[in-house]
Amino acid sequence: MIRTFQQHNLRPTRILNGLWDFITDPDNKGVSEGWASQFPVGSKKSVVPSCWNNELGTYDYIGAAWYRTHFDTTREANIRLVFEGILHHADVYVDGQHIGYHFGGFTQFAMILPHLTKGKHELVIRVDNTVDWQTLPTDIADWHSYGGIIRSVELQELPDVYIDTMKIDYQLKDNVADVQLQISLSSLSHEDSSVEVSATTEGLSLSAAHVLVVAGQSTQLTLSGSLADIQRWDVGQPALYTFTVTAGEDDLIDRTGFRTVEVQGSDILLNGKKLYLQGVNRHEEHPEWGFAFPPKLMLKDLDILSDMGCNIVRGSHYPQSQFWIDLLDEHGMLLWSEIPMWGCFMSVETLASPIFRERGVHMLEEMISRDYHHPSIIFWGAHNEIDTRTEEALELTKAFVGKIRSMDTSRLVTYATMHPEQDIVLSYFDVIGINKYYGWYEGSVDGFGTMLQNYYLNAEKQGAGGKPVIMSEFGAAGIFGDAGWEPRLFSEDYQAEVVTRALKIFRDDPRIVGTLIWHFADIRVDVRSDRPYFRDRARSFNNKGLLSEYRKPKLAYRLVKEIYRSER
Ligand code: ADA
Repeated sequence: MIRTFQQHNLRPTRILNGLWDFITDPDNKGVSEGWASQFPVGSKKSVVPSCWNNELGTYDYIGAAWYRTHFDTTREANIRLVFEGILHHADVYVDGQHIGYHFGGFTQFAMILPHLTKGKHELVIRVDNTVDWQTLPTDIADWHSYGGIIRSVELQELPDVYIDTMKIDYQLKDNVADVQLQISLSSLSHEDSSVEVSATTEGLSLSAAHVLVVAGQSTQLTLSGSLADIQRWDVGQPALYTFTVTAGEDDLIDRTGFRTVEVQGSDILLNGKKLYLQGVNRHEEHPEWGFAFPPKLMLKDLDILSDMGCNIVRGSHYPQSQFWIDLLDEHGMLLWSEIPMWGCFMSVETLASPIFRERGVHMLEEMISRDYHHPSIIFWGAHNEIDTRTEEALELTKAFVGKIRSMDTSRLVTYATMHPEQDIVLSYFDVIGINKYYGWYEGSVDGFGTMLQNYYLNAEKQGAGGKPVIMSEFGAAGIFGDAGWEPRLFSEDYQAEVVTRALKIFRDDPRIVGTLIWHFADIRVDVRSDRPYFRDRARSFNNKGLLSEYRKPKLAYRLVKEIYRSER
């Protein structure tokens, strides 16, 4: 299950999730020994999707592992395999042949097998969760080093001429939407074909076109039309429009919502109205499922966010499951979406690495093209906690922000800085996110006041004075169940005190347009003996959750709920 709705009525699709053969390859001999065609005897079973780090014996395994399943085709067919998320390196083999490689654990990719013969086929995937100083994330990340096929695998049968992509753009004038659909068709045929293309949505048929698709090539076309009396998508008012494109024997269905997002002075406007953002950072993680987060729990997390009075969630620190983003669309909850930039705060070498930059730009491209239509996404986050005092960070910012703006001008671009007082990249962004942990890593909560004054001075100096500011991370650790009379470090009381005092400071500052508490729920972190980082994480968890890892509310949750539900 990838989406909350069907994306195809005509194109046959099936999910390949289930029990797959599985074996780890710690000595990296699978390639030379030909495991792609001769899967080793003695393999175990693993459920796809899942993370191997939630299973006995592979709790902290980092390295290669091989997965195998089979699928049948009842006739010669063009097969498209869609992988929603594999952590982090994936080599895909079908019937022993290498058909492609993908890097990046949180973005979807697809591979096409034209004219695959009728019969039984073997799908083998070599998965490797090894990360280093040039990967996103790097090998220093404040979460567990999960590996595996973490999201669904889908098989689609394509006709010879198929719809490759569909991009919905619109301009709004009052309650009229001028819509353009850019459609890309591709041919797997040996002959030229003429296909009829049409599109519909609630209350509108976009004019049909006859298109010639040259054998083996792709062609683009745009269909446009105007939709009157539209309902706007808004926080808590999730009006959605479903677009169905049909081209010959193929179809593609996607959804969007109509809304405007802009910055005016120090404010963010949604549909022309001032927004005050109240939310949390959330990892898509659970101690039993890791990053293979199940849909049932997504619904529950969403209920909890609504109960707390949130109108936004930050998808920290990577593109989240499409099912989750669909749910946010359906519930009118906003999302900050970003790529997995973690661990670059100490090393500018990583920021300057061409491979790292290329990987980041590619991930931004994959994230934006996958999620372009979601009305819930209000911000694209370019990076998190890099050393934004340096020229290396400036150059990387230019590349990342340039990529984002070249693909999408309908959303705001932001990031999270840990150096607000000396940051030199402020002017590249629409909205500035500040991560600071007064009351935890540095000094007392009162430090926020001085830090903010210094930030405002720096912003003036950088020509970025007056930009909207979001407190994108702040918080303290509190171990679930540890309560007492005195606010000791790691107690629920201490955490609640830091978070509530910080919220008071931010809500009283008219230049701050929102708060994202670190974080929603506790997460597992990686404290293996060869890793010097995060040894201060009690229980091997990042305990700054307002909820425990099993979603039980701590004191801070109840107090934040009161604050988020009260007038500012
Ligand atoms: C950073 C980081 C988070 C988390 C947090 C913490 O701000 O962005 O991912 O690690 O610190 O708990 O220290």
